[in-house]
Amino acid sequence: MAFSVPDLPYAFDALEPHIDAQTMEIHHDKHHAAYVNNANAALEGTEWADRSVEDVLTNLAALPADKQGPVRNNAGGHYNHTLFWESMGPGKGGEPGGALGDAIASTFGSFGEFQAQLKAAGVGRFGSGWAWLVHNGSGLAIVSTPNQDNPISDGHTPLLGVDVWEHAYYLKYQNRRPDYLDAWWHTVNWDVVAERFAAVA
Ligand code: MN3
Repeated sequence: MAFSVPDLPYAFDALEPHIDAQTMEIHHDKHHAAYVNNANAALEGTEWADRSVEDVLTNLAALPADKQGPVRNNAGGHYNHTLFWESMGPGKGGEPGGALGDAIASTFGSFGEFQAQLKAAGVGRFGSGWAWLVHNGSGLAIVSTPNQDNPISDGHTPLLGVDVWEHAYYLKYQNRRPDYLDAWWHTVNWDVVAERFAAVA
């Protein structure tokens, strides 16, 4: 079963004014679709063509050598964007409560300090990539990955990720990546992040 682009769980304009509708439409319909098409083309005819994207990304070294680069970038792009769309929603934001809220406070000192550290990871990512809240097997951590690399390839479980490629923000924010990251917090669906945390914690 080849990969396919999942429908956005909300309208293109649902994250306005924080993320504009045109950015969402191009990002989902063009960028994400290209990752899916390229991943499927790379995997076609290999024994990996019917495996899950998680399976592929956690076994990159087992793929044929000439497939590893294209699959890392494009299956990674598919996985990352699917997680990204699911992690946002209209009327979201705020702060998580419950076990996730407690874990963030005990790991980072406060929710505000956590936000500052994740923002710093995104701002500090040179070029294109992602900033992540992950569970690393023992607890919460913030990491950053280049390009479309994903923490699952390093054995970590991504709980929340933010795309800091210019295509994620340039139409509205131009070079102001920090402003985009400040606005993005208003879209975070903490219910979904808490479910991911509960599954690994
Ligand atoms: Mn993107």
